[in-house]
Amino acid sequence: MEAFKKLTTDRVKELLEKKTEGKKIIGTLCLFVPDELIYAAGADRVILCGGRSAPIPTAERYLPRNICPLIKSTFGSVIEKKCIDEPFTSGKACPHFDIVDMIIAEATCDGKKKMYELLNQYIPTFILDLPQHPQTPSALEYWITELNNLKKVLEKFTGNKINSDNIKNAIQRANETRKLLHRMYELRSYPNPPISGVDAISVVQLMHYLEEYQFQNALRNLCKEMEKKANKGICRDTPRIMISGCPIAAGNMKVPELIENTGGIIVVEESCTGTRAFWDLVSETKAPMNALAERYLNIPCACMFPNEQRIKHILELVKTFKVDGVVYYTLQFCHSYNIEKYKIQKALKNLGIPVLGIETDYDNSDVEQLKTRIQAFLEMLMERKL
Ligand code: BJ8
Repeated sequence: MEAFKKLTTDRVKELLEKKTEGKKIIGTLCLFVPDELIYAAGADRVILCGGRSAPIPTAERYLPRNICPLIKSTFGSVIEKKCIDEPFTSGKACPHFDIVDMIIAEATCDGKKKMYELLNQYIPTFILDLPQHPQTPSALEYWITELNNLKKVLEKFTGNKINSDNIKNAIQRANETRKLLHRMYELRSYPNPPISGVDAISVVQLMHYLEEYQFQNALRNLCKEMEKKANKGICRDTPRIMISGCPIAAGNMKVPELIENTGGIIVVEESCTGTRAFWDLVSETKAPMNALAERYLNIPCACMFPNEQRIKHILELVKTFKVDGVVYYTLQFCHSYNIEKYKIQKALKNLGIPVLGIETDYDNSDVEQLKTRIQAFLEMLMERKL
């Protein structure tokens, strides 16, 4: 993990150097934005999803308090860095928010969509219009048109032409990253996982932050280390937990840390900071724009409906990773994930898998209460294992 820490520390300096050389730096906030197109345009990208609580008071000067903390943290961080008139800043927004030249956003949940409209006042923001009923044939057609629009926007912004070969190369590289993550997760499925869930989540968080090759090299080495330790892990008898639900953005490890400090081991996350980020590869044989569109439209985010494929994916993960119990993680005011909990809990119950529902924000005031609930959940799972 040391290699990842070093790369994280050096990343801002590296982005600044790239900017000096004339490279455009794009900010993204969601899995539905294909990195491949950004790379094909010769730009670099960095994720801007806010996981810190410090910038939230800044955001609440503009946004209602009763929206999800991820939206507020993201908006507060951008405002603190890009709005020179804002006098009440926490001074704790991450420096990379200052570096981006443009944001590529996406129409997913209502809170994000409306927040993006405000963001555009501070930084150029292009919003991809995501069709949310993905099984209809017109959805794919529409999404291909949207990705072609993005392609044009990126070409204009960077001054670089995107051709099929650029996209194909970018797809191959992104697939390589996905395959490495699959390997890391395969090792986590072993009886004694050779990595903690907290470390594994940190790695996935960095997938959209670090430079692609550097991330791949660090991950390749991590997998080699994990292979040496595989089956010599420490936790054969501890309950194997899956986290399912909202993303766990960098800066907010409250729940995973509580689970693992209380005696559980997280073996998999059905999350955008987990399997949703890399599970499906992009076809390398189809026409590249179509292949991208198909793969990205298939992401089972809770903003999609119907979203039966998410349930199917969760049930498969439970079996593959031999999960004892699921912690269903919802950020406060995230209605999509909160409502989907009902169906998912029911499907898991049919499989005999207990679920602990947690709804929280980025504040630490509920830590003791969460700890008690998680402890009781893990004890119950332990009794079932004996
Ligand atoms: S693909 S999960 S990254 S939209 S938690 S802001 S949904 S109210 S982050 Fe997401 Fe893309 Fe979907 Fe993933 Fe809204 Fe919910 Fe907040 Fe969310």
